[in-house]
Amino acid sequence: MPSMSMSMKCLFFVLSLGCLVQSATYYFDSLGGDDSRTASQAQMQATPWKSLTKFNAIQSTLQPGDSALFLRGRRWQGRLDISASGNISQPISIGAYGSTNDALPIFSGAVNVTSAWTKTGSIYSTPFTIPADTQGTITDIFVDGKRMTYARAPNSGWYRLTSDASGSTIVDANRTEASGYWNNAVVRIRTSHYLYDIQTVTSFANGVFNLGGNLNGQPSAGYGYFLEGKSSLLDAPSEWFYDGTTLSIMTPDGTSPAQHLIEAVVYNSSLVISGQASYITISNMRVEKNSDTNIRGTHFLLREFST
Ligand SMILES: [Ca+2]
Repeated sequence: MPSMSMSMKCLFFVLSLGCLVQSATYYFDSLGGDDSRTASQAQMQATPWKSLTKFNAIQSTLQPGDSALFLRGRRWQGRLDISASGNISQPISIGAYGSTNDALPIFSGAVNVTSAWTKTGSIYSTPFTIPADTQGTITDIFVDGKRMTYARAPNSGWYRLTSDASGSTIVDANRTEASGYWNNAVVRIRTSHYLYDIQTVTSFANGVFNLGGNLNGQPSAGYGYFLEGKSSLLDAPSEWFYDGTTLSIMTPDGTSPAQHLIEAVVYNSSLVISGQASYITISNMRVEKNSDTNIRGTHFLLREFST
């Protein structure tokens, strides 16, 4: 067989080089993945990377036309940050791989609470530290996928104003608790047919609440409000409270949280596309359980995306 001419060899070299700089696809699997694998290994479905931490560490190296694909049927907790950019003809793609019979990969803003619980009366408590890269508080608790209620009074429905409100004062003559009892509680109040307001109680006495600021309307007698932000309001099944160090909960059926999947929503957004990033295509992902928007950013396309 004749050997390749020099020009053929050059052509072969150029084509090979073309292959080398072609776009790369990186695979992620939250169960079978391994972050210690090389970038070359992670370009094969059989040897994927594992975590969002790994994605966030490598994402700035993504080139126009590159893809990062997450295995269907899997779930990631935390935040996926993208600051890399594609271009108009070669966007960077974030999407899914695996059997289309499997559910879309899930990106959740909640973390599992797995620490040991102690029981006092009907209330279960556990130490809980907010992850460092989050919003800094818990905004929701889910038990077996069902959203619980942040401890409040009344336990359902509304208290009602007994006088028209004005400025930063509301009155409910039916609130007979001791002076100061509601100090520092948070009131959520309907202030018009289409508005609510959230205010902190600065002082309380004789049914009169003084609030930290003027209401965004002048609710009339009969308008509804409820109170939260005090640990003593945790007194009904499905309520929870967090004081910054300890998470407390009354499960719907009274059983220990250890017998259930407990999820704490701690992230604002599961998917954050930096303001500088552009030409990012997001497809085939499910994003859920965030306190703010599930996805934040500009200059990206959404395809077959659900929240
Ligand atoms: Ca309550």
